[in-house]
Amino acid sequence: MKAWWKISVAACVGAATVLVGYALTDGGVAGAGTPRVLGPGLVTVNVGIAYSRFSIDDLHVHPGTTVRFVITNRDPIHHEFIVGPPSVHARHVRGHESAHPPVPGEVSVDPEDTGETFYRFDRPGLFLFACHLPGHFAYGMHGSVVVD
Ligand SMILES: [Cu+2]
Repeated sequence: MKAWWKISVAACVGAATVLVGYALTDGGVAGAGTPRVLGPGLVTVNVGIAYSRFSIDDLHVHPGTTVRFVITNRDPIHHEFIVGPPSVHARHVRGHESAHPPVPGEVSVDPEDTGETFYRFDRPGLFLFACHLPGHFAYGMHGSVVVD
């Protein structure tokens, strides 16, 4: 079984990726007018979690972009990062899975730990990312990925 989505962060340092450093203070992605559009190809997006909030609200990518999401959980509680079309999120809302096996676009992140997952955006459309642990979505743990 391939485990390429579980490759450690350290092992990926040398990979040919475009590092996009969205810091907590970087409000420019959504607020600076024209959004920066990532891709195509392989790009890395760092997503922090603190106080049950994602560090980014939205992301814009070109079709044909594979995003390596690196999730850094700074909270003392578990979180998850699920990205996909609305149908994926509907499934997670209907029945919560306590842990996520290596499915592309889905990763559980332990307290004060880092996880990563890859997701390929092939077609234009609106995708979502979210944490579906009880109450977390309602608290605001969600955002969008616009592929155009
Ligand atoms: Cu959460």
